[in-house]
Amino acid sequence: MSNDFAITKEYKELKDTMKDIQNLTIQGATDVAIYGVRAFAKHTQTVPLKGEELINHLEFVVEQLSSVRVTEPALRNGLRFVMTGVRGKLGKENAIELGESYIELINKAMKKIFKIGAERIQNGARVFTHCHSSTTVGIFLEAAKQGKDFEVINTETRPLYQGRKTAKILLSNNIKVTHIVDSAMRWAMNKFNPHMIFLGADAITVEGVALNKIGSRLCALASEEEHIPLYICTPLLKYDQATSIGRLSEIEMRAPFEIWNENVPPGIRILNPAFETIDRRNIAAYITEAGIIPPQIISYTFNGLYGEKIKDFLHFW
Ligand code: RUB
Repeated sequence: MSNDFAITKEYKELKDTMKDIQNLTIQGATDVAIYGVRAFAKHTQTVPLKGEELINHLEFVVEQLSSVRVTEPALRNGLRFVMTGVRGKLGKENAIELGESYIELINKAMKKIFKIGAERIQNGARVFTHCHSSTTVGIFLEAAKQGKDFEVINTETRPLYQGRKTAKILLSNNIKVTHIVDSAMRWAMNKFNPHMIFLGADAITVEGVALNKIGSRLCALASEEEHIPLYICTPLLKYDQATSIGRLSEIEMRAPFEIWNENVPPGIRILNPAFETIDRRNIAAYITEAGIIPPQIISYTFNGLYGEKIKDFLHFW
């Protein structure tokens, strides 16, 4: 039986979801995890395979889905969460329920983070952010709901302008926005003297290093120069467990045409890294579902909250 099992409608939907994740119609680590896990769970429950053939096929699909965007452990953790249930007593018959309970973990975590992060925003605050993170935007919306008067300085985020999405959502919720080009990050920090920086994360390593949109490390270095505390706002479900057994978090390289599409001079080399690391010495703290915590205790806190539920990553040992 071919691994590329393309008979059911759910499998076609899964393939469409992969395309949407690849081209950023589905954008940001949290949505990538939610949509990816949901599509995978639906496919798992409906695929007409059993036993070893089923498991081999699903592992093949897990690999495929995880490699669409390689810097997304929240998706991988969710796929492993479903696979743990499917391999165990629950079996494939409960895959959709398993997927939804992982999504429930994300949603519960997000609600807590919105509240905790909003507490940090005082009346009159200026907050700097980069790219589009549903977690940081959720914090801003919660602070606005609480009646806080504050403003956000945000970057456009080249080459795909995810910062415009952030700006539009904030503006439509009557939050003041100052929008700048990415390369004006340090200038804007110096000019507006923000009280804090809120960034999202795609991945967190065992050392407490965060990976986020390219430009985030520059942001962190500028924050050091300008003495502005930088917080990473993220569910702990983005912890990359494989880093605890020696693996390195991978950084996704995207297509050059996103940077330069027309009249490209022949022979030029264009590189388009999607993410970069933020050293833990530049992270004041993580704002998580377990509270505001230092980078050093991320893996310990993850293991306490989720270690029992998401441990199937060790199966490849
Ligand atoms: C988005 C990005 C976001 C994180 C966190 O990158 O770097 O900050 O994914 O987002 P891209 P969230 O646009 O390439 O997906 O808080 O929504 O999980």
